[in-house]
Amino acid sequence: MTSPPGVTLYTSPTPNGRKVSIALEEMGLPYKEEYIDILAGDQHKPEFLALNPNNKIPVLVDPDGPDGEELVLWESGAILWYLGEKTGQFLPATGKARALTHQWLMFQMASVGPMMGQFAHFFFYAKEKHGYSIDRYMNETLRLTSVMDAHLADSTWFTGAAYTIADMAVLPWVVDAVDSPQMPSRPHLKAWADRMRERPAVQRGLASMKDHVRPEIIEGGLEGFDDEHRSQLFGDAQYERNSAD
Ligand SMILES: N[C@@H](CCC(=O)N[C@@H](CS)C(=O)NCC(=O)O)C(=O)O
Repeated sequence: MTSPPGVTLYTSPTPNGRKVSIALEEMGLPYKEEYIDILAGDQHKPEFLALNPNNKIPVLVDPDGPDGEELVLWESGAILWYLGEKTGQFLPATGKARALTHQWLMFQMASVGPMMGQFAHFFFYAKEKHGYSIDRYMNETLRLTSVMDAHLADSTWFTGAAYTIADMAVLPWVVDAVDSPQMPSRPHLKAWADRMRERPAVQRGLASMKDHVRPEIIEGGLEGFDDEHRSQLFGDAQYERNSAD
């Protein structure tokens, strides 16, 4: 008997990577993780671009995809949805709960991730500090955390009584903010994050790629983040491939 080959997650120590690691842990799927060093430019190498032409982690490769064929999938929200359908777990099968899971997943993908990501960009990573941009994304971060806090005041999980992929999508984005003294109180969001953090699968998912936390990223203390890293993420190395013509 051979064991199932399992899926491969190409990832990095970031919220978009860890939301998928949490889901894989919760669902009990056999998987392995491959590290993509986005500060060193691994995402621009031909072998990675063959998986994701959008040069971003996470990417999931499932050798046993639909119809028994290999599936290569990128965009973390699409990956979570696929895994929910594949395993029949953490994605309500029908009706209102399924629609609301979709709503909160889209809310995370379209608002929480982009706005908090841009805040981190302008506040931590940008070379020139631009007040308007910092204020804009900080205000959005505060507004969005307030929307979530109000919703969770009378809802155990984002989709009411059902713990779903929407919860897994949001947690890595807010897990540090809810403990930060700089963050205004969001008691219901914090209580929800604490409920999630009690789950062993969530703890294992949040620990994904801890060994690859570099000093140059926020989690590592931002020591030594320089123009070469900026080039890979936001500058020449990021754009040269698409501006060649
Ligand atoms: N919408 C995408 C965003 C993915 C994303 O922004 N990934 C970042 C790390 S969190 C990345 O790989 N950045 C490298 C780059 O842009 O070159 C998703 O949710 O999968």
